[in-house]
Amino acid sequence: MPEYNPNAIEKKWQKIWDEDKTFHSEIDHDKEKFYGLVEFPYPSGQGLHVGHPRPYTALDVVSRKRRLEGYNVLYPMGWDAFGLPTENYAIKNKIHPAIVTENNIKNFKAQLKSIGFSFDWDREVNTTDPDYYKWSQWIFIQLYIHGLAYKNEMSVNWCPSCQVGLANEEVVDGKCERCGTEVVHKMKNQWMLKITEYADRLIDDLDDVDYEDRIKAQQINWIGRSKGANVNFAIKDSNYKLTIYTTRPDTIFGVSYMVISPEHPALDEFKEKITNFDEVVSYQEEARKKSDFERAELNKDKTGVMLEGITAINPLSGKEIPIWVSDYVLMSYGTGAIMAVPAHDSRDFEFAKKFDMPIVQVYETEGEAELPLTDINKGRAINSEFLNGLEVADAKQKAIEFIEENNLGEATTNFKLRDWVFSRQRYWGEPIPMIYCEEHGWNPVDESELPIKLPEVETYEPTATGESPLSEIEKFVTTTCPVCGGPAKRETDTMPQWAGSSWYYLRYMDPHNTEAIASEEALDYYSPIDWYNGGMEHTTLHLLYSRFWHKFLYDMGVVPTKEPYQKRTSHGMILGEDHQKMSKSRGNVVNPDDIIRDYGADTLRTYEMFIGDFGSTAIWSDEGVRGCRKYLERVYNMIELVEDGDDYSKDLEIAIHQTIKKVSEDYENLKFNTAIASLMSLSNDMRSLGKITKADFKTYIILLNPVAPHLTEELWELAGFEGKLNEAAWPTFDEKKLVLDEFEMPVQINGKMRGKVIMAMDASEDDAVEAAKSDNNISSHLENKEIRKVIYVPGKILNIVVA
Ligand code: ANZ
Repeated sequence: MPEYNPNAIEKKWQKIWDEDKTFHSEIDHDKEKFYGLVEFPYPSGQGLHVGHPRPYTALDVVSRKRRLEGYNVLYPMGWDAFGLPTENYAIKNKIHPAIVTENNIKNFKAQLKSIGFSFDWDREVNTTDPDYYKWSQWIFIQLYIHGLAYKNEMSVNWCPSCQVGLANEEVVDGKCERCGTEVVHKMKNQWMLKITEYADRLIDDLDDVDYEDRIKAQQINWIGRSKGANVNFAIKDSNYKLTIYTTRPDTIFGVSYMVISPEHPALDEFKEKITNFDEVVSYQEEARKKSDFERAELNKDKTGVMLEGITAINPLSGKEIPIWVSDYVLMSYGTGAIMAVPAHDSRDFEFAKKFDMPIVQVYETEGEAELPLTDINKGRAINSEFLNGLEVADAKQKAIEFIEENNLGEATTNFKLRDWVFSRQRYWGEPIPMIYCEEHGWNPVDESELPIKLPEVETYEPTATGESPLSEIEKFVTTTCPVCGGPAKRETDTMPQWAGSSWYYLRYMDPHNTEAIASEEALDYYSPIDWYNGGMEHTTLHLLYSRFWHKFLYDMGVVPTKEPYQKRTSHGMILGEDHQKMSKSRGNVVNPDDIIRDYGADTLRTYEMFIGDFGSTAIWSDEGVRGCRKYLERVYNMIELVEDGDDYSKDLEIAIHQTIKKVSEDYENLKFNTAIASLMSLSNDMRSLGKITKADFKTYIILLNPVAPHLTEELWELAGFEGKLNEAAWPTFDEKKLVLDEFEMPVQINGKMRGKVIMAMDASEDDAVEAAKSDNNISSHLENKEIRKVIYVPGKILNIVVA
């Protein structure tokens, strides 16, 4: 028997799979489909790192298992290839981003192939391919036609280093997600997508899908639906009503002042009346320098200016209260004005403490109250006139009823979610297919002109003005108006990185279609994605964006399901041996190519699945890699123990049935580590027995196949099993064989052990006594005696009392 040589075995089988198109899927109405999806990579210059194979192997295991279970499996792969790093690399090295992308893809693809994933490579997609982005542009036009894309002069998060506008989701702790530079605000005319119109459905429809709880919770939080009321406070001696948004209208008797945002229009309205307006103006200037993130920070020192010359009236209590300007109130949320309830809101409390405002408690507590009392969901209202004595829910309801009946405001819902800033002033993205004409404003290009291709350019540097590099290309910019045919200009902004990934899963269903995103037949057959695994970091970005686009396409009648993904799971990150995130600068990056070269792809796959709980962070360990390699060597050598015949131990039979059950369930529940542990334990049992029947070996190979496909294919061939492994049937277990069904029953006569007989676990008392009588040794003790009493414990013991 030659030694286990993974490099030779793996190349051999990868070639066979390629040539046979083993993992190619076509519509087959006689077969149930399974569509497994993993997030396609951004083909960066760094190549694959060991983080990539973790999710890819996981769904590869599930996909391979499903094939053996008879499903028609679609497991595709492609490239999310537009984006800044490629563009930046191209600028630095003076190579066209398209060429950089092509090279990176070549490298990534070779790496993925060397791991032996069962991707259907005939369905590969590339978001930078004009045949692909034609449809990204088409979807944009449909959004525009349906009023969901609009251009707006707005303050955007601007990264001064990347010179690009960022969506809220791309700003982390007030910094650019990519380069870490502090984000500033800049007014810009931007294309916006009305994701807010789908906010309710993006929350409510989560009830119909099977997502991990943490994923649902993050999406719900991010969308941030808050139910409350808009309440109008009159400004004394004027007709002006200051409308505030509150989630706690029941605390209105605890209001001791109001706060408006520095950008609030009331300031301009009352600039004559406000006697300290100079102070207000300089405060406004200070506020402009801060990001929303900084302003909203909880623990920061509160600042503000009290408006002199105007006051407001609490519409419920009739009390006159001061109005302040403070930057902790954001113009972008609710109405940009609040009623301050310092006793029960911590920001208001800090502010009131600092500026010595009255604090009025409106919910009671047991014993000594420590203010602010923000957890007021239990007590009863106090100091609140007609609300006194009510519990929170009732008090809220009564307050809102009162407010609405007396025309003081109305119940309303607010969302934290903002419309999606969809313009980027960069080169390497999909051109936004819009045309501007002085007379007819913005119009989409005629659909027959799609795709609007990126023009060839000399330089891709962002311009100093913050305009896209496309704006400097006359040939591209100059066009004619689709309405009047007169001179017009093309939009020069491009789409954000997230555009292509918002619908790529649809394209896999029918990737070469020139007439539509995908054919109706393909969409009907393959929708929805049965299982989508991806990173937690994409929960509030890609996952939300693509659900939004999908719902829009559903409303248009383009796709057949409300939701794109039936099931969503997430994996944990893999950290370096030093417990740090792998990065070039730390020098702790593990390259999968090296692991494959030194140990083989099956070892890499096995280790990635064995490394620990799939949903949690895991620490890389070379020692662990070697352990997996040793295990696979042992499996390889098991073939020498295979014998004809079917005499096996009862214990082993049980172990096999238990392992089938465990592995089948664990693979489905992403518990790969425990599945592999039980396969390791079964191989130990088999080896210590010293022989394995052909049938048991076959079962073993099939169970391990999804994790170590090359090795198991090779063993299948070496063992001479009929047919192909990838067409074999997934083993099933027998409930009855999960536990011993027979046992050695000790037989006692008058308290003395007289022998043992093999008995079925569930044998009756009569059968047990009969068995004892027919045993030669035992029966001699029963001869000529009268049985007085029988004590029988099934599965344990038989006790006979004779005289
Ligand atoms: C009175 C009150 C009393 C409030 C209380 C809270 C607790 P969520 O739940 O996040 O929607 N608020 C409203 N608009 C604001 C803005 N533009 N900037 C900063 N804060 C704003 O938060 C809603 C609450 O946040 C509102 O309810 C309001 O304070 C504040 F015991 O009103 B509340």
